Amino acid sequence: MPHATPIHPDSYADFLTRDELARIQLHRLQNIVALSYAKVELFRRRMQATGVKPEDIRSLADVARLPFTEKSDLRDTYPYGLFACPMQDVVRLHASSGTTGKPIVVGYTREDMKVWTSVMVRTLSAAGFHKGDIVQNCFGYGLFTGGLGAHYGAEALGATVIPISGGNTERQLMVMQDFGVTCICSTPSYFLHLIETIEASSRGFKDLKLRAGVFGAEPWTEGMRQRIEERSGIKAYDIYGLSEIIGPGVATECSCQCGLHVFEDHFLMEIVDPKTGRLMPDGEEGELVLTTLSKQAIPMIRYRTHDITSIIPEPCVCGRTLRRIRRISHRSDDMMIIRGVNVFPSQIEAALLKVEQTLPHYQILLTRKEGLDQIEVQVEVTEEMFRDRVSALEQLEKKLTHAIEHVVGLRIEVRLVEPKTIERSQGKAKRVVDQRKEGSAS
Ligand code: DLL
Repeated sequence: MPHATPIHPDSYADFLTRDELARIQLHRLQNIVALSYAKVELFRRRMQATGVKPEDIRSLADVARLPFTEKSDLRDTYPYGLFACPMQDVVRLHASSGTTGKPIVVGYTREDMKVWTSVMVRTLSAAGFHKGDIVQNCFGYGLFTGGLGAHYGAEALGATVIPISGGNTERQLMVMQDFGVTCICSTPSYFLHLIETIEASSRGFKDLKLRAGVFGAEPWTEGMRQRIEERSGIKAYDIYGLSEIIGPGVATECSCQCGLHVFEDHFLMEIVDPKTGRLMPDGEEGELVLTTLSKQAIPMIRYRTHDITSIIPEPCVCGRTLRRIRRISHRSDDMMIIRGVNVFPSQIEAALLKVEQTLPHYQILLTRKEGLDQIEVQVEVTEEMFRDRVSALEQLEKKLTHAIEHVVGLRIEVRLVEPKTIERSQGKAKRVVDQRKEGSAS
């Protein structure tokens, strides 16, 4: 696919030959393993336990001989136990809260910041952002990596950045119109909320200059992309990343919108069976495991992301030689087992999107009754729909229940709720509300 805009110099690394790339990867892998062995006690102990030495890493395939790293390793060594450099060399800290207890803390050296900025430049370039664009950055600024990650990337690209962060939707719309915004960075759920507010106001998308957006930080489906593109008329690209590896900028879609290119010169990927940890063949679904090849402050060796995807073995028509992964369909730890059937939130979303009249703002409510897990999907209906006849609502409820049953293979109760009753997130949406308490009878 031809490029509409000139390629940014940083993006040339997207087009190396596979041999050139492999040479760079091996050289970097050997260095990072040596650094981790020398500086990170936990990693050294684990390597010693398996009897593998840094000099045993002679090929890229040898990465499989190294021990895995888990999120719990970061928690157990909180805050700085996995740092491989002195604190004087750390110029930035970020943290990710997670669901329980202490956050995990990640650090960056000045060199790491250059790498992060560069992969973000490549990310935004792949989505067609360029010098001269006016970028509304709705990712949260602060300890979350989204805001500052996208900010540095957009600035280095030569674009004009508006560091607006999430929230204050009315002001977002004013800025979007008055400042002539052409590109946006947001979680897909927050952008959906912006769409809905624009539609409800006298402004329409036709009065805006908005052309493209990069959306990520949470799972979203292909159906959601289509809904976003239809309603807003912009191009919506998927961007992926995680704090432990660098933040946003691990993988991204190009103009083909068919899978996310992984920046393999900085992140070595493997797909493993989430249960056994064994390597899966290309094309098969499994857990993404990442090794950072250049990060100095916290090198991550074989980090278990718990994100489920697969490698797309065929080269992309855009000409990038970087391999692609399919969009993250779910996490290995967000599976709900309902009456013995495995259910993922993404399946529910895909089913809801098959039915026209929802936006869809939805939430999955888990409760426990007489020892049995109960699930209810609450779906918000639009104002027009809500004003409609009761029979129309009943029909919609039936349609949604049927759509879910078709996708999930299970009859799940659907409850239509009034417009604006499901809380809008300014960042990552909370899709599952778990009200089950151990031993609770109601
Ligand atoms: O969410 C970094 C980020 C910021 C990515 C902005 C993209 C855009 P964490 O808060 O550490 O970092 O959360 C990382 O979010 O392991 C995935 O489970 C999920 N995630 C991130 N991007 C996507 C995506 C940031 N495009 C965790 N699709 C990851 C699905 C995603 N899940």
